[in-house]
Amino acid sequence: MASYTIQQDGIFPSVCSLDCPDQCGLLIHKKDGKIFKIEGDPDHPVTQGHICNKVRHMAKRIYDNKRLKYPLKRVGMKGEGNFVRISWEEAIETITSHWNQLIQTEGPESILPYSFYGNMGILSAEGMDRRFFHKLGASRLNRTICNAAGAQGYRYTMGGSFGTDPEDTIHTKLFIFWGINAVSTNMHQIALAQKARKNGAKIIVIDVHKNQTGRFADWFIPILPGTDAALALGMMHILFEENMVDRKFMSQYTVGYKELEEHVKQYDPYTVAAITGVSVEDLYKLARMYGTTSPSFIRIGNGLQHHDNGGMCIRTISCLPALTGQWLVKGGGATKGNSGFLAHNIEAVQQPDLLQNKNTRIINMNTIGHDLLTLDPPIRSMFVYNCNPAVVAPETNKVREGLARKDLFTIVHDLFLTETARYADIVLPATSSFENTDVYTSYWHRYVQIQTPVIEAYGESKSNTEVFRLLAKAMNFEEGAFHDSDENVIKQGFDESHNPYMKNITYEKLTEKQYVKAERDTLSFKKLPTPSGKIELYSSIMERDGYPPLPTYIPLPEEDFSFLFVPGPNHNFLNSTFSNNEKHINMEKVPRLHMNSKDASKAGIINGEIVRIWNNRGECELPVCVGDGVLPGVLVSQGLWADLPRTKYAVNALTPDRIADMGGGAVFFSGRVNIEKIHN
Ligand SMILES: Nc1nc2c(c(=O)[nH]1)N[C@H]1C(S)=C(S)[C@@H](COP(=O)(O)OP(=O)(O)OC[C@H]3O[C@@H](n4cnc5c(=O)[nH]c(N)nc54)[C@H](O)[C@@H]3O)O[C@H]1N2
Ligand SMILES: Nc1nc2c(c(=O)[nH]1)N[C@H]1C(S)=C(S)[C@@H](COP(=O)(O)OP(=O)(O)OC[C@H]3O[C@@H](n4cnc5c(=O)[nH]c(N)nc54)[C@H](O)[C@@H]3O)O[C@H]1N2
Ligand code: SF4
Ligand SMILES: [Mo]
Repeated sequence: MASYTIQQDGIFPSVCSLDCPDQCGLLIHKKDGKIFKIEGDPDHPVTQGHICNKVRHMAKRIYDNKRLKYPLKRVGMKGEGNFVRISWEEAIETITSHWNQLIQTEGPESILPYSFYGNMGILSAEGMDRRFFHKLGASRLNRTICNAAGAQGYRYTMGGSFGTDPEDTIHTKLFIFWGINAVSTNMHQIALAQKARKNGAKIIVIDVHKNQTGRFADWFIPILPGTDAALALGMMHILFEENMVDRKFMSQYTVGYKELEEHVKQYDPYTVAAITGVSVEDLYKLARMYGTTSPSFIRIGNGLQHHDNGGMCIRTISCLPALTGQWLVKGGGATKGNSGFLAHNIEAVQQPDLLQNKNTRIINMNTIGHDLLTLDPPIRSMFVYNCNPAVVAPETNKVREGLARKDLFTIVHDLFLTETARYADIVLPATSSFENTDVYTSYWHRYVQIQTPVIEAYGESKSNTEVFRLLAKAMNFEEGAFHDSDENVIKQGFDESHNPYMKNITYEKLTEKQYVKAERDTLSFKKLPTPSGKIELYSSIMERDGYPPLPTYIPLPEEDFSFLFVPGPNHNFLNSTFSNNEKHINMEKVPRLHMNSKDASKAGIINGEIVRIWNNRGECELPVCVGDGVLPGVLVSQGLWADLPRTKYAVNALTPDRIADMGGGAVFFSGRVNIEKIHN
């Protein structure tokens, strides 16, 4: 393995490893071996020296005295949090002897890896771990918690995760931020919109909550949750009716526009207004602005696809730029994600061939609570890393009941004793990304960046790749795959990538240049990766898969409670990351439940009081913020809070573990609740 001399003092380039589209270039300032300041790297072509407050204070998290230093073994009850220090040897020996026994008695599918993108590094999130669990023959995890439904919906229309290059949006004249809280979750897209605004661009935000992004807009359009497909179809109705469509573009680059024109006749403005809560007048205004402004750009958020109809919603919205021919205009089009441009050689990195039984079961991560409690044959052991399911997965009460099972052998690898780790039998300390070698590809901009260690490993902590190498050795896995150094894995993933946009990106290049861009001028509409090679307004594979082939509005399922409840992320945490760090808690203060003043006065609820919200899945207690930020019948909260003493902030106690219409996605925002005053 290449060794790096880690300097004691100086300023070092780095990259933000968090699950955030911006993937900022960072500069790490060190003195006496310790980080004392983190700032943005002005040389990064997109993020240009600006970073969020969360990461500006990242050093507080890296050196938080609650950070794990040693492996631990549980001594108290599951969930209680009592552990004693053990050695790495004992930890690895305990894990592998338990697993060897399970493999003999119940088979390897009784073991389940459970992970997400707590660290976005390709090696940390989907490298040596995948090789290891493939070889082990463990159950496979379908990693659906974030964007699975919308990604599939977008793919049906466009063929893959390809959208507008954000750098082009300085030319945009009309922005629609659609179901994205970009001020908090994609701050550099806001910076680009701000630049365009100086040249006259207008900014529209369509959201169920007038949060900081809604307040930034020139025009905020409130909408009822889960009805966005109807709004998009209503826009299409008017675009066709008033001939604001680009027929030349559609006939050349799309399939099915004539069928679509006929189909959207049913989505007349009155019908759409009744569904969405957007007035007929506003709908006309929106459609006409969109139909007559060029370049127009839609930033499609992740929020609006966390619904039962999320896949179809994104599928529908992603048809809009084709109607107006905006894909050929610099600064026009849409971005849901751009990861297709940066796809590396996944087969080489993950080595799926190591998995012998090609029928190994696949478990959807969104139903983990239910599956821990009911699957037959049962999950007997779970290895959790890069993820905190006891807080982030739906149906918290089921998840924790499952984690509390006495016969479940749980290992958690993390930087902190998370809510999930409290249920573990063995806890392993993880390095932070600044302590590792890894490679990072953004899912929004088009740059790739290598990270080499900037600080020494904290205490006895180890990186994900090291842990899986150790486990492989202890399991006597002899394949070369488990001897590859981090640098070699990067070479395998990049030097032999079959992706045409990555031809210029090699390990050599990445070590020479801080930021390397995947090049592509415009989307090549002659050969999109859809079955027809064109934008599929009419999709025959959707028909084959049992969906309506044309974009369609499908209402959310009913639940017998009064309010739709939308519990999204907040400004100062990154999912549940930072929710246990004092600095970030102080910045965020408390979670708030946003409620319409009409609803509040009807229920006799006053601003600031703590209320109980509940349904058949669980309950939660939150301080209320009364106002006009949400429509009547809707409640919105922000943040995935940790278990703080004397609080009941765990919003996922209320969220359903139903599966969305596409991709096995999560439906965090489609649940309903009742609300009541707390009587002491
Ligand atoms: N500060 C911060 N940044 C983050 C994160 C974080 O936790 N904190 N998380 C990161 C991750 S993993 C992700 S996936 C992204 C998520 O970032 P976004 O894509 O912004 O997604 P959300 O914040 O979940 O939801 C966006 C907006 O959708 C709205 N919304 C909910 N339902 C509907 C609907 O039916 N229709 C419409 N039009 N709007 C709706 C919500 O009110 C919210 O304002 O952010 C990333 N960046
Ligand atoms: N109610 C509700 N629930 C949601 C959402 C929502 O909007 N509302 N959003 C959903 C979405 S979009 C997402 S993406 C998920 C995110 O859910 P998670 O992926 O669980 O994200 P985090 O809560 O940030 O937890 C990541 C964990 O990884 C750890 N970690 C960081 N780096 C490393 C490393 O290098 N190695 C190891 N072993 N561990 C590391 C961190 O310390 C942290 O505990 O949450 C989902 N849950
Ligand atoms: S969390 Fe996002 S905005 Fe903040 S530094 Fe990281 S990549 Fe940049
Ligand atoms: Mo996410």
